[in-house]
Amino acid sequence: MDMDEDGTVFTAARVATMVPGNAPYGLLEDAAFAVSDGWIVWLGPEAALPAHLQSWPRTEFGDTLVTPALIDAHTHIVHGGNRAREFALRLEGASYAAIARAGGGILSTVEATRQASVDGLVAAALPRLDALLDEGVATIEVKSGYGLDLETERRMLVAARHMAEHRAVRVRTSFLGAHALPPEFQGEADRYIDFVVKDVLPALADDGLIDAVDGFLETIAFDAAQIERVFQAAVDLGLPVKLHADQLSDGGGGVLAARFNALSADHLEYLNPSGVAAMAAAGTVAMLLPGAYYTLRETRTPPVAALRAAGVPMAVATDCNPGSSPLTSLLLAMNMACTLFRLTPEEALAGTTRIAAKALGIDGEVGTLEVGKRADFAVYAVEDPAELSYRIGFNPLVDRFVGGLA
Ligand code: DI6
Ligand code: FE
Repeated sequence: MDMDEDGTVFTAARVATMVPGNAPYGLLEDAAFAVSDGWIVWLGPEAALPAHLQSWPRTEFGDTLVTPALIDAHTHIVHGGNRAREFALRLEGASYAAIARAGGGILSTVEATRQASVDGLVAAALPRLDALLDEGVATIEVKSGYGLDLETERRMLVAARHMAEHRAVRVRTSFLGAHALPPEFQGEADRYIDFVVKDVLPALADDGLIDAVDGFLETIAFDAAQIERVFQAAVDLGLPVKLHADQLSDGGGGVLAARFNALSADHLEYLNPSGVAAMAAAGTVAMLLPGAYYTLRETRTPPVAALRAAGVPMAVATDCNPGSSPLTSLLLAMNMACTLFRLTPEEALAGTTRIAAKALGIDGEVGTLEVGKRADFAVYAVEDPAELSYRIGFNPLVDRFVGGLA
């Protein structure tokens, strides 16, 4: 036998390939797929398994559902400290923006993160990561943005990448230098943006630590002109962009993101109709983050019906962060996206698989189960794929494979 061609055949009663087509969820029943060297080399009805694959070792999942492994495409999972005290303050009536303006919020996490070593950041993040992986996640995006100086931003990105040495997970890193104005630049936002585009971004890009560049466009963060300078610097370095847009107010974030062909625009509670149209034209993913909406007790939902009608692809993520979304369950984010934002369960699963991959620019490799993609998949003890979004606080994961390995 040609050893190069060796691999494993997996079978299951149901495989949600998430390949768009006629069947909801791209569902195949009594399915088989063959994996060689971590890649899917054949997939179809078990009855049609080609002769040359019949002799490969088999792993039979029986009466289960196999899906593409989940992708959490927006997290701030690497950070120091926590903000439980702020949680209590908000319950007493203080707003997220008021706490931020008073120097709490993101800046209190910056203080804790600046004091942490790479190892300390990894150790703090691993239990949160494990909670995600235990539900079937195999790829996560991790943002910097709690350092706001060169060395701490670097430590955050290094810690994010190190997680992939401790666990079987693919990590994509986003540089979020334009997250908040650090105390040493108070009153000098433009000078801070100079520092970000001239000193921090080029150095960390040079270290190979950045897969995409993010920003926070908001009245409590940076304005459009400042974000544009960061985006231009990213484009000059050949890096794709994404944006925290229109979360707490309409800042024209959707249009700005689309103008730079952003991979995604995220949050979008206040996205306006021109933003919807611009994102549709640019193919920018709408990244919905119901955990932040829920935590901040927002009342205005993203314009899901308009996004759907315009054909804007919608992703769903945890936004795992210590302030506005201390959430480490992507299945719960899917449930919230359905119940709070009115996504269908099929849209929610696409939003954490195929569309999440697109939001990270890695849809050529992961996000669906088909020939030529990585064998990253999750095995769940559920009948109907809608159960993944339907249950609250229940984990049906049976097994998780990354690159064909359990
Ligand atoms: N929007 C968010 O959801 C996070 N950052 C941002 O710009 C929240 C960050 C935090 O509150 O720590
Ligand atoms: Fe965020």
